Amino acid sequence: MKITVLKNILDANLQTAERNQRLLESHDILAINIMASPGAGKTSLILKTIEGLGKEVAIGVIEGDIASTVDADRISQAGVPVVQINTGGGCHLDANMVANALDTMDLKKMDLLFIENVGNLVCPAGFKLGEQKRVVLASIPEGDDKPHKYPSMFSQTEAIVINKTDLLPYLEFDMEDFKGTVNSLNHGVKLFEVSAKTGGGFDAWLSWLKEEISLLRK
Ligand SMILES: Nc1nc2c(ncn2[C@@H]2O[C@H](COP(=O)(O)OP(=O)(O)O)[C@@H](O)[C@H]2O)c(=O)[nH]1
Ligand SMILES: [Mg+2]
Ligand SMILES: [Zn+2]
Repeated sequence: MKITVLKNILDANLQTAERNQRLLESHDILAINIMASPGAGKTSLILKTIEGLGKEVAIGVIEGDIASTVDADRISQAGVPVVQINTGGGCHLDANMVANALDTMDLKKMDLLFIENVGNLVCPAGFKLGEQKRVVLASIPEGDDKPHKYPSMFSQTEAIVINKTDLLPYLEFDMEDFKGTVNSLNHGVKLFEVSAKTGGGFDAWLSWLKEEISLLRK
């Protein structure tokens, strides 16, 4: 019985996610669901991307957190429209929360929407939000073994961004091992090595975003 209930919840979520996706596509908006553990650098990645792309691409942000507007305040200071979702204890975003946020946003003036999920490497993977792309962020201090421990997160994503590469000289992180593991889980997944602190590696990441935005318009 319990399994049936869970399936219904996921089915309902999928239907709402498909509605969100159609709405976003009708406005030619590239929506990216960013998932990672707390502190991996999701907000920092978004802020550095705004710095690099904000003049040529209209960016919007949905921030998902259990509580507070700390992240939305940081995005707002960068002059970008942002909606904060507080899940009130919930450990992931779902499609309905995103639908409510989209209702309040001016989609006509947007090319790229970042949805920062709640920091968590487990259940966000199970809830589609209506995004075109999923991006999982991993960071050097978390260690190179995370894809072994959280395989569904790393196997259901279009791109993996490895952040905090500026810390590589100080920590043990076997990049080749990490890449081998994610490739065995998710063959051909896009990989970006960046530092949201120094901006290192951002050229490839920004080019990919621009390419995906133009593909969507074709
Ligand atoms: N050294 C270093 N620190 C970073 C980098 N990116 C983020 N941080 C720091 O990591 C902490 C968490 O970053 P934040 O963007 O809030 O992570 P989030 O919880 O995933 O949104 C902050 O103290 C950031 O300054 C990076 O590339 N290098
Ligand atoms: Mg954040
Ligand atoms: Zn959850």
